[in-house]
Amino acid sequence: GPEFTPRRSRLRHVSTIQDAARLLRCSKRVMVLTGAGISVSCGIPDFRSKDGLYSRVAKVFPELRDPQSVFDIRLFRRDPRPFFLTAKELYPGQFEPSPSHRFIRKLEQRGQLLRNYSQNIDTLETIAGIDRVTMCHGSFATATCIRCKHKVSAEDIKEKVLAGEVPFCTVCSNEEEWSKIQFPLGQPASSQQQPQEGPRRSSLDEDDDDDTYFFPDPDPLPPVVKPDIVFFGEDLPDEFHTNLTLDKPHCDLLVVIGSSLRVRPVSLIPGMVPAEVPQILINREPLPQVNFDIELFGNSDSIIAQLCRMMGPDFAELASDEPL
Ligand code: CNA
Repeated sequence: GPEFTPRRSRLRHVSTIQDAARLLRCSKRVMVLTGAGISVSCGIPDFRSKDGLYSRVAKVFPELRDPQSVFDIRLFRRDPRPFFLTAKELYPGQFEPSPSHRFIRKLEQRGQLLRNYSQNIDTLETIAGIDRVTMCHGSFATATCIRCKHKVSAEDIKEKVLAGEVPFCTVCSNEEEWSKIQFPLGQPASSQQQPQEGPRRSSLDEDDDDDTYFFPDPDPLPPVVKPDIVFFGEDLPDEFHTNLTLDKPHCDLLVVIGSSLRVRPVSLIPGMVPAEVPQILINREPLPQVNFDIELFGNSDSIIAQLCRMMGPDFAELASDEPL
């Protein structure tokens, strides 16, 4: 279950969008924690919303008991096809950053951005020009064969991934082997291995999942090239831990934008910054497991446009007069 003890809001006098605009204008070391929500307006579906990526995968692989397992390393080793079905939808190179990304870049240009901790793997932060970004869940920039560990660049597997196909390793295997590989999902039930009960432990962890069994690894592993994004069951990059340790004590404002904060350890960040640091949520839906000082609900681009209108000339280009 959830590990959060709701924080009591220490800033009872701040609660309005004007207060948020003032904090965002005056704070000097802003930590911005982002999720799939800030890329939705770019055309990349989020995870859990209706018609999000999870629901699409479940339509193609109805036997997947838990659609979030598309990012589970244990399923990937047995059958990587649900993952690659998802990967082509958010593969870098097809999208432009949103006004929300540009806002974070603007904070950085004004010297206010302590760090953008992004859970996204679409690399839109980089395209928006944000330098101080930590991609907590890695990126598609490189990929590694799960069998022989040979590393390749994004370019090497791009064509396959965009076609929704499984990229195989050309170092430890060949076409003859590839043609014989059969993945278990979508096959007659008799050819499927039975799931086995077992302990579960993962570094990347879902707060409320019910995925309590795992499949044994195939032996040998298939020669599949996996993009170096962090799956459930894999460690986050060292950079995440190093930067967070470095940044935590210096943060003077935390802003969460477009995340359901349901994936650990990123979801633990609001509980890790010093208690006196104000926390703002900009999201379509409330997150009952965290106590924010200011909560602004709606489309992040429009909320940010409203904030920018109140934040002075530096932010004018991102501002809008539209009412919320
Ligand atoms: P999530 O669990 O799908 O949550 C997204 C949150 O954003 C939800 O609370 C939505 O209500 C909210 N939201 C959706 N659209 C908007 C909008 N326009 N404005 C404001 N809020 C909005 O996604 P999380 O990022 O929290 O989950 C973490 C996973 C999802 C990470 O590991 C990501 O790698 C993974 N993911 C990434 C991408 C991407 O890179 N763009 C896309 C889909 C999933």
